[in-house]
Amino acid sequence: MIPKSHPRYLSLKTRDNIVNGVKMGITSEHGLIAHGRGEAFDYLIGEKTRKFGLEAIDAAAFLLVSAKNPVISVNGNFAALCAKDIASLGKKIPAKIEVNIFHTSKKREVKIRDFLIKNGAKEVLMPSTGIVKYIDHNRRYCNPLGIGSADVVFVPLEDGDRCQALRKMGKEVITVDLNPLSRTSKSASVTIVDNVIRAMPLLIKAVERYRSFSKMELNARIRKYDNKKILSKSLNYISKRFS
Ligand code: PTJ
Repeated sequence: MIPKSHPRYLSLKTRDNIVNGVKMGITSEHGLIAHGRGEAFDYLIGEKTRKFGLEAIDAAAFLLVSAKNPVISVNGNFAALCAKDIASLGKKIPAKIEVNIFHTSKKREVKIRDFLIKNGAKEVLMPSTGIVKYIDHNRRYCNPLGIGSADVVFVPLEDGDRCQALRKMGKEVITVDLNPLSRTSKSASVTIVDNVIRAMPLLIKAVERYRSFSKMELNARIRKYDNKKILSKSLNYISKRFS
């Protein structure tokens, strides 16, 4: 048990959640390594949501609330860290929730679905006969009613290939990735450079704030957003912090 008074309480508690995810059969062992990489980048931004993160969160909310068929794609890390927030975001947008994992395991897909339902999700789609073109691995399979026909896909902690493939298919992709240099960060329409555990509650609030905006207003705001600028702002921030 980690005492709340510990200066690194949140970081250690989050590690516990990922380790428990592995123990429950939700998160893959590789997920532990991915988490460590995330921690290193979080350290570089001072473990706080920065202005470039907030700007991207707003843009993500504009895209999600104006989408025709928005889908939240969930892998083993995202589920272990944010199950309740995923259910809540799905209801607020409203958006479909779909399980889609990189390291193939039918058993893990079912456990992720059940965990999301236990944490408040009404319905969770599973990969089936839909195909994400341009990729060969397990992530190729998706649900035709979910990612298959989505216009906007929210895919935090992504592995790279699929983000590019979804973009090539003409979909808008929103990601959360602490590494602004990753292929996913560079190819997404909107990259939230922040820890997903901090970004999710802020995204839920942003969706609540912008839900009532007109399509015209939302489109105007989307047009103004420049993801490349956001990525350079994050890199500038990191280099200034350490110079
Ligand atoms: O459950 P599966 O099989 O789909 O596997 C999920 C992982 C995450 C293991 C898989 O997608 C993977 O290997 O991802 P990568 O290529 O390691 O990329 C994950 C990215 O997420 C890296 O750039 C990390 O820096 C970043 N990341 C890790 N933890 C967090 C994070 N970004 C935001 N918040 C985090 N908590």
